[in-house]
Amino acid sequence: MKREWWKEVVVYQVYWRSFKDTNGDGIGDLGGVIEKLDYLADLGVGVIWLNPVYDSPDRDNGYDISDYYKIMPKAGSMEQWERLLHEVHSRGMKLIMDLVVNHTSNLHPWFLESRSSRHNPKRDWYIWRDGKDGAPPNNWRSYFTPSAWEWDEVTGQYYFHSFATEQPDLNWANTDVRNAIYDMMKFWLDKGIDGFRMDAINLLAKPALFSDADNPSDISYLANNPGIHEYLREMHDRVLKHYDVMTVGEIPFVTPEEGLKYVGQDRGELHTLFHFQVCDEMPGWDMLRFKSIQKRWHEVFYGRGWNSQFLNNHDHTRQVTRYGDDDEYRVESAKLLATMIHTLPGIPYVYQGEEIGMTGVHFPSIEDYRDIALMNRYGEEVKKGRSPEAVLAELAPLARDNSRTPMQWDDSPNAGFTKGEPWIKVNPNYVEINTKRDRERPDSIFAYYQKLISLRRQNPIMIYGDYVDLSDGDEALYVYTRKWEDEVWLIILNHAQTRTSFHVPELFAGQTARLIIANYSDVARDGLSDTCLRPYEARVYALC
Ligand code: ISL
Ligand code: CA
Repeated sequence: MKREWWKEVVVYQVYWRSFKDTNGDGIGDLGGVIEKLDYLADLGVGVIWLNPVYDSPDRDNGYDISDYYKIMPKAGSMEQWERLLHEVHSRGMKLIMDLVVNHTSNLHPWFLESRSSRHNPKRDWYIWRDGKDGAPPNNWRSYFTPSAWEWDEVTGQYYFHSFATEQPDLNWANTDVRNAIYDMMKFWLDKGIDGFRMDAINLLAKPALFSDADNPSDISYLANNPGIHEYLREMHDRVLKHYDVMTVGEIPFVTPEEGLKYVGQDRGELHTLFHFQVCDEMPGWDMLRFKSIQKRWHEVFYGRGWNSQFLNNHDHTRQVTRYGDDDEYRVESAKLLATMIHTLPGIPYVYQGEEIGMTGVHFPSIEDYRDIALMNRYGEEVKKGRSPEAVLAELAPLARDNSRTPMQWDDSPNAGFTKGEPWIKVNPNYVEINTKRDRERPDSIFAYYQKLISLRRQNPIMIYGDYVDLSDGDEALYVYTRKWEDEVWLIILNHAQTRTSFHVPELFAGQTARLIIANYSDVARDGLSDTCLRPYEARVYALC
């Protein structure tokens, strides 16, 4: 298997608006990211993924871009961004930027021109259609609204949007659009960035005919339409292959077989992807489902394409709350989930705050929420006559704002995130859960992440090793091996709040075992025998 730098990294996601505010306006900023780079270097991560910082009216937290060549004033300036890149590089880290090119803001000058008249040269840069009998062209939903079409009074047609009304989709069938995007990508690559995280990238192609869907609520029709691979191959040939950078595509609604078409090493498209089978199919922990997802992706990908591992991000509720235990066993379960993500095949992603076991929120009132996806959905459901309290209770657990509360640095007011009024409320548990406290303790979640990340630097088995699940059908225990050259690692995870007995697989009986890492401190360094694992206990052994 070919060694590549991007296969060997751990990526840390910085959701900058909630990371660190330096000018007191309550919004995190580039100055804050720069200030905390030593913290990230100390954690040991190799790559930083920065959520969109381009100029934007900010209806969808920067995913609605109005100028790809300018930094959003809330975030800072281009000079500051350049300083950030320099400071990242000088610490031996890399920076990847969000690339949002399925859509722009409705205030982008391209769209303003496009909507100004049917004859404008940019009319075809977006997707305009006549209505059907006084209704939208088809019955599709968007991610955030009941219809993917918005009526535009000025020219008497509908435009298409996969997300919010304020995010019209670009028409990738138009060569000028593609050229404009490739030029923009080169602008950032020439500044020296190390890659892109590509937003909703498998949505770029649209069907020739927008026929009605049988089940409009299954919005998978938005993705993987014919032509997508031609666009990505062209993007690779025209732009990406000329730079030594990493690309990770956000690719919802794919099976492993379809996923491989995006990242297969012989395909000339992308390096790696985020698939959403875990997040979309597992509202809560589901061991059997998780194992089957891992197995299927590994079978299809091993030796052929590269995967990613993550359980949360800025769109998905924090992992200890959703997939572990954010109460009595918060620390143990945070470490268990980390052990799993860092020992499964694929690039591990750490979402800011995960490294100290930050938890999700449940705000008392809709007024406390900020996310457009939640606000729209709430409005839609309440309009049907449902009780607002019931709607909020239903939507809150997976609301995107769960993971967007400010980073908890210390126990000072607002968790040390801002001296002003934070744009979204701080989780009140910051007094106990914060980086200052974690960093004072040798057995903290932070210290555990440091160790996992540094182990990865020294052990190619964690990156290139084959994966075999030895615990098929077990709902509590997850036991698997990684195997590379003549090394074998055994990973043992008790994903339960109760004690669970573990028997050494016959295959390994009598073998010498050396403990690599464990989340309980009293485990013997040498030797492995049948035992009773404690709640959320995690151990990794090297066998020989
Ligand atoms: O998270 C997902 C599945 O559970 C994805 O389907 C995701 O919601 C979707 O791919 C789009 O997310 C991305 O683009 C949006 C933006 O609001 C999100 O924050 C971003 O991650 C529109 O740009
Ligand atoms: Ca600020």
